[in-house]
Amino acid sequence: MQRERGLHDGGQRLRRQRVRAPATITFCRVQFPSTIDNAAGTSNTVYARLYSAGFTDLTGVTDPNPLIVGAVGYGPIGDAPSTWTNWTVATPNLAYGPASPGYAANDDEYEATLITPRGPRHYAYRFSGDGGQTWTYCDADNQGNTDGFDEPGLVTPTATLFISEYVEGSSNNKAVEIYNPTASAIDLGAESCQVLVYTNGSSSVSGTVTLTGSIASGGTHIVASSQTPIAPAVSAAAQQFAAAVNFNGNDAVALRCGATTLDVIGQIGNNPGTEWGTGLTSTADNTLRRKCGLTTATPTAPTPSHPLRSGMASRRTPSTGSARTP
Ligand SMILES: [Ca+2]
Ligand SMILES: [Ca+2]
Ligand SMILES: [Ca+2]
Ligand SMILES: [Ca+2]
Repeated sequence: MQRERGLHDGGQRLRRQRVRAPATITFCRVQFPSTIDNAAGTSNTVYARLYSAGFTDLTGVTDPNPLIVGAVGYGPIGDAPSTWTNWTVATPNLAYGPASPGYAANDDEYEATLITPRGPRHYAYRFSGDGGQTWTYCDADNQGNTDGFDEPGLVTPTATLFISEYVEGSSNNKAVEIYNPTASAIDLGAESCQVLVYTNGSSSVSGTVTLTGSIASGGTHIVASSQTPIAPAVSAAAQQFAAAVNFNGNDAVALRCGATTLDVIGQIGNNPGTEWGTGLTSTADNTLRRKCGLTTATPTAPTPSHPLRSGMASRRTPSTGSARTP
């Protein structure tokens, strides 16, 4: 035992001698790409370069060191990256070398995966020279961090969840259908997705449906009223029921995931009286279904003269959805 303790102490002394000063991140930037436009849920490899004297300039290729830690992350447009909460650790790109585009012999390169989020976000890298205790934030212009964090990357989903059908029928025949146009399944709970109802022109949320389950690629999720009576055709189609699905034509209905509003039927903060639109494409006593071929929604609030989502059309189903059957 005596001898073991002696060896142990010697090891500690050796380790103390090996401790190095932290690396100083003099330069870092997002190398490629500086913009991303593809479907929500897509995996993207994002590369970054950095320079740290005595660390990245040891050899002409990437020199991994446990003190240097990198990550790609994203956050709300315009927010400081130090407040972002979504970061994915990067790995040294061991393929970096003289054949790499824009090769700089003293720099090292890292790579990480960024999953295209449900709404537009700024993205960037961060590097630590002290094993992850403190960070330098790296934007996507040529100067990177050296002229300030002024040009983060921009990721814009080209396809994301949207409301594909809105049912406001007689009695409690009310439902919202959400469609997943992306190439992968979306976990509604993990993405914090909600249907929000803004009653009678209210600007604040009147009713919240916390969505559960997941939607397969190309699949739908229907949330219907939990009140009775409700037509069997409506309840049989639904995966979820909620008392908050109680809109009656003059109530805005929004789909939100996390902090991002993805789609809106009607206008939040505006009471049209009875309904938005007229006749078979109004929001009262009709079933409205997204026109075929549409794969995206625009979350911008519609104008009073065009209160429905462009591309919503009447679906002439009798009894359950439409009291005004043609
Ligand atoms: Ca190097
Ligand atoms: Ca910059
Ligand atoms: Ca109402
Ligand atoms: Ca009705």
